[in-house]
Amino acid sequence: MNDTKEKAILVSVDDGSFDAETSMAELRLLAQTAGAETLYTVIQARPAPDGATFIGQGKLTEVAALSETGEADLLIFDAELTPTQQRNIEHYTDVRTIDRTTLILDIFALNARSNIGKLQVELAQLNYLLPRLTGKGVEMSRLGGGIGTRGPGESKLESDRRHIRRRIGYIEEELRRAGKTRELVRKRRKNRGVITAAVVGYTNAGKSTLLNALTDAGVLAEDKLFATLDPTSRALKLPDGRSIMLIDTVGFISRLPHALVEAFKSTLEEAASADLILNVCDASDPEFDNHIRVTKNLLSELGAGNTPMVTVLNKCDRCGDLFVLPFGRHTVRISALKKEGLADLLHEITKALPDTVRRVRLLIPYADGAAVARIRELGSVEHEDFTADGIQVTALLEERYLPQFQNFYE
Ligand SMILES: Nc1nc2c(ncn2[C@@H]2O[C@H](COP(=O)(O)OP(=O)(O)OP(=O)(O)O)[C@@H](O)[C@H]2O)c(=O)[nH]1
Ligand SMILES: [Mg+2]
Repeated sequence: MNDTKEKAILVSVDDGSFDAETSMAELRLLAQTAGAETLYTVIQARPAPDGATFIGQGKLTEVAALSETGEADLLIFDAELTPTQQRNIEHYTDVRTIDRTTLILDIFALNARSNIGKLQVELAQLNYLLPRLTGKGVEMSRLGGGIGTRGPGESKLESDRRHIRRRIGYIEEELRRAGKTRELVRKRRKNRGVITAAVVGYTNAGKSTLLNALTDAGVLAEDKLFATLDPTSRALKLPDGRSIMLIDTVGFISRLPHALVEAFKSTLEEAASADLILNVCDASDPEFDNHIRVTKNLLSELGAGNTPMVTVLNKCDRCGDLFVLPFGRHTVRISALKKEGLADLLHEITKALPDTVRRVRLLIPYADGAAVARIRELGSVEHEDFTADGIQVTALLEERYLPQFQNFYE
């Protein structure tokens, strides 16, 4: 892989179906994350993209001239291009051309760490590539290296259709097996009464930073899109004594490529099957309410539309006082970085969770003093009285722990 930055021109059509300017700003961030420097951005207003060249011949001539001026290596289109469009654009401009999906897939390829993560990314890439193969295989330019050609599995993306099909079959089988294992783990957790809370939200919202702040998880948190691809779980103790399992996972983005949603299904299901969802957003981003909406929509698609949710407005250290809070129930303002508002968040999580904690009064003989330590470990002790008969304890304990203390009920 070469380290010199590729110089890119970003191109988009504004047909009124989404906010082209905002999306362009996001595309610039994506390009930067993938290691490209943006030379120019070009937005063309037209009722619909051109079938053959996306932006039409006239605008394409302009883009070709711009690339010549800036010596661009790469055109990035803020859409999913058809194979024909991509071919035509490359042919006409003589500049390597990729689309938004390829760019996002490329970032995923760079950030995949675990075996499963790498297989998921490769599957998404291959499924995206397969219908785009011409008779001779992928256009040669795509195999030349650089953004859009990086793959986690093979040294470079394969161009042979038969090989790709075989590989897709193999990966799907591996992922099915891994998905089963994850499902078993989930079932086991459920049977043990473990409550799970998934930290979800737009990419770069601060999900991993929050997990670290709450649990010292030591997860990689970076100012980079899609830094996290693999789910990480850590136990978290709530003020009422309950322990829950917090799960940090892959971030969302608007128009998340379909190939990725499919490939990351088991990871996304992990988040979607949680008992509670923490929808984290970067409240200092002008688009934050849009980001919350994108996350909610994706969760609904994943079948988690009715899961209790706490909306977490993060990065409030950057928001100033102007910020008002029209977000209704179960919303908290925090700064994961400065560790501010975390007590409020824990309180809100406690309120949003189904109530399974019981307050119990126990009388524990002095000879069984170890039981008090165990209660402290599993729940929390509210009062302790040292009486003649033993230690009288008022404690908050989850229902599932009660049987082991039944001998001490008063
Ligand atoms: N100012 C400020 N920055 C924050 C806060 N929380 C996170 N950040 C920064 O935001 C960037 C992204 O944080 P991450 O925790 O990696 O975000 P993420 O949601 O896990 O991102 P992905 O895994 O890439 O989807 C990092 O540079 C963090 O330091 C906060 O409360 N305030
Ligand atoms: Mg993360």
